[in-house]
Amino acid sequence: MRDAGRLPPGQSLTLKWPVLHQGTVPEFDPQTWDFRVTGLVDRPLRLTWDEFSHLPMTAVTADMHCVTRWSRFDVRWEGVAFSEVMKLISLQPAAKYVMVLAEQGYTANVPLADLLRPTTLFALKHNGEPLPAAHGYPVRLVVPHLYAWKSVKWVRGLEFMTADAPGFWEQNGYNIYGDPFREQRYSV
Ligand SMILES: Nc1nc2c(c(=O)[nH]1)N[C@H]1C(S)=C(S)[C@@H](COP(=O)(O)O)O[C@H]1N2
Ligand SMILES: [Mo]
Repeated sequence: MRDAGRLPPGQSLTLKWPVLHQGTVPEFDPQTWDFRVTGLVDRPLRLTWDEFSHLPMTAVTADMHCVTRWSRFDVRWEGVAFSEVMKLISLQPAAKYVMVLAEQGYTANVPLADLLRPTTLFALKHNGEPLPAAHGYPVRLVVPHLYAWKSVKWVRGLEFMTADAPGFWEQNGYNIYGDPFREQRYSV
């Protein structure tokens, strides 16, 4: 019954793993890489690669849906649960939305409530192997219940905000929220 509705409307299943992004694949330097949390937090947070990569790990198996109409089933991710990063910060009550920040200025906005779902993680591994460079190495966000443009590759930080604001694709015509099951592909 659940499987019958598993492929969102307008999507086709692929067994391959397409690579899709703006710009080029960034270099990773563990000496200079950092993860920054700014905005509505009592104190901004900065984690080095050594610190980030030693946070407790979890695994999530989830489907992936790209707005360009391909879906992949049963992708196994391993990494740091979003809630693990939340433990390291003191959030101000007005924080309701998040801008996810990546290399080369890529951004995506996600409501905090969506990031707090137990399926949201910062993935370091895919099917047991380190993420391939083109898929976000060393770390990408995974928000499986939204279209994959919200699953930010080469993630470098979070900015907590009071109000929603459009990220990169949202400024370029994509839907502000992006629920694949409601086919929220583009803004109206
Ligand atoms: N930093 C960054 N992350 C990104 C993108 C991007 O352009 N830059 N593209 C998004 C889009 S549109 C999709 S469909 C997925 C694709 O992930 P994949 O290349 O691992 O399949 O990455 C998302 N994350
Ligand atoms: Mo996409």
